[in-house]
Parts: sequence; structure tokens; C-alpha cells
Amino acid sequence: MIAQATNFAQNVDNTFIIIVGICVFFLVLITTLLITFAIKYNKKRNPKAVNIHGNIKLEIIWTIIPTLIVLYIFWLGWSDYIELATPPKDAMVINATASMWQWKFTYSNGKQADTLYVPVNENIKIKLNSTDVSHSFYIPAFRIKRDAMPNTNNSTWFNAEKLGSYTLFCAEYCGLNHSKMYTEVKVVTKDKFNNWLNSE
Ligand SMILES: [Cu+2]
Repeated sequence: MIAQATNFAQNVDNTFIIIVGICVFFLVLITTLLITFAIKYNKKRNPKAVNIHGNIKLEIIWTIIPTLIVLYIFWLGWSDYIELATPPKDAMVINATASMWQWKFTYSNGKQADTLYVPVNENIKIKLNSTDVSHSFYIPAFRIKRDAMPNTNNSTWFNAEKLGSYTLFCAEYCGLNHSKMYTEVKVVTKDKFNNWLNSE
């Protein structure tokens, strides 16, 4: 599993594992029933076909249970999505500008960088825009991905909980050097961040 470096990572991973678990359970159940019935009801054992005229109880059960499971999966995704889509009001704002084929980050004091420096344990809101085509701001270790498009005010947010360097990719094919459009997020202590921010 990729490093979990934000408040979102555990929830996103749990949702993923639960959905994969449900899928594996039904894969095994359906495959087992398929093979069992193919053997049990083959032509040799049952030379004469018998008509079956439905079973209301069974119909109700296999309508209600899958509906509840699908609603549960929706609720898992929705509750995480709401959190991911709502930056806290007190978040520090950093502007990210995507262009073919690089990222540029602008801080509130006007400082610019091509590496994203952020302080640890702080809510950070990233305002996304693009000077040309569609790009996508993607940090796997943070479990966030959001499109950066021209004339569109997209944003995303995170709270990095672990110091370190993580890769930031462009996740939208944006032309010839798309695969080279990556940089780093450096999560540093608050002191280090302030020193960096106020240095030349
Ligand atoms: Cu791009």
C-alpha cells in the first residue's frame, strides 16, 4: 500500500478495502453456486426438464439485500467525498498553476516555487488553475486528485500528517511531455516552512 500521509488516507483505503471485500465475497458465492448447480442439475441427473414458476420470497430477498449493500457503498463514498470536497474555512491557501508541462505554486506573500512546500498538521487549500489545457493535480500518498482546468475555479485540500517528500503527478494526459509533469510535495515542520516562505 502507498504511504498514508493525510487525514483522508485511512478512510479512502477503508472504503476501497470494504468494496473489494464485498466484490470478492459475491465472486466466490456466485461462482460456487454456478458450479454446484451445473453439477447438481445436469442432464444426466435430471433427464426431464421441470418448469419453476417463480418464488416471491426469494425475489424480495435478492432485491432488498443488494439494494442495501449498494446504498451502504454509496454512503461510504459520499461521506468521504463531502469531507474531501469541503475545505475548512481556516485553511492556508496556495495557488497551483498547471501548464504544459510543469506545476507552479504561488503563496500568499507572492513567493513562487515549482516544489510544493507545506507545513505538517495544517489545513491546506490548493486553488487549481491551468494556463492551457486540462491537467490534474494528483498526490497518491494524500489520496487526492482534482482537475486543473483553464477558466475553472477548482480546489482541493488536505492536512498532511507525516513529514516527508511525496510525488505529485499530473494525472490527465496533457500532451507530449505529460509523463514528465511531476514534482514533489515536501511536508516540513512549521518553523522550517516559515523560514523557507520568508527566505529569498
Ligand atoms: Cu498535465
